[in-house]
Amino acid sequence: MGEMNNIRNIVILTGAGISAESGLRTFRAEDGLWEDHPVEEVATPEGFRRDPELVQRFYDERRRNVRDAQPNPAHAALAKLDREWDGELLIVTQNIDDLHERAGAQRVLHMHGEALSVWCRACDARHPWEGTLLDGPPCPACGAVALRPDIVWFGEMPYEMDRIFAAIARADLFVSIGTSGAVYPAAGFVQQAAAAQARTLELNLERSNGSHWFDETRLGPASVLVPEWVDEVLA
Ligand code: BV8
Repeated sequence: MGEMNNIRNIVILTGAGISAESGLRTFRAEDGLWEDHPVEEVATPEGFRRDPELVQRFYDERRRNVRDAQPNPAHAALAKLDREWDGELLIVTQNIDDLHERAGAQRVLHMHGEALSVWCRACDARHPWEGTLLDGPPCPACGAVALRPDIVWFGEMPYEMDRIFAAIARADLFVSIGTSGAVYPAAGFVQQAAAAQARTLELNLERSNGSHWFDETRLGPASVLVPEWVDEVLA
């Protein structure tokens, strides 16, 4: 990785791979199926319109899994970096789990939404939610039975893109952890970072669709690579 002394601003992109060792299955491990439906079909507005019960059950299950999961050493290492790094830092996660936060990280942005948040289609309010939606609970704000998972589905605009692009434009270092680089716009961030003259590092179990864009790729489990890298950066 060469000298790290001229690094001030860091952007980190995380994907399902950082939560794999917490027992949360990745999209690839699931061979992309949910009850014989491709996830791309379930995680879409059309899928929700076509079969709301199937989609609500899918996210009720994901909410339960998230609640039962624990942060792993990779989440803990990023939380330590967040606490000790006095430059700019933004953890942009594609994950809908709250393991970064439960490990203690604060500068976290969920670009694809959160499993433990719901969104009312009637009044647009968002609420923290640990339970299920299958039984059609009323919106705490307006009482309508119109709650959906607060998740960015395929075909929907990810959250806070302007904030993400601004952080990447200022970044000296862009690190991608545990993502296959299969889904856009997240998969394109490394190219924007390189165009902004940031150094780019990938930490992943295997080579990804985007590996050729990175200055350096380290292969291995996040629970080993991330603590090692954080110690290197903080040294
Ligand atoms: C949008 C929430 C536009 C849901 C998610 C054709 C070509 C190019 C693009 C498109 C196209 N057709 C459509 C598109 C756009 C589409 C897209 O990219 N599709 C793909 C399938 C081609 N993108 C969108 O629709 C996005 N929106 O473009 O909007 C727009 C414009 C104007 C106005 C309105 C809209 C929205 C995409 C968001 C979808 N929601 N998540 C949910 O979670 O249920 S996507 C979901 O999959 C994840 O969030 C993530 O983004 C993506 C991929 O998942 P990964 O995190 O990478 O996980 P994966 O399993 O794939 O990989 C895991 C990696 O970890 C592997 O590499 C593995 O080796 C590694 N790993 C495993 N174990 C470990 C490990 N690494 C380290 N340690 C370990 N232990």
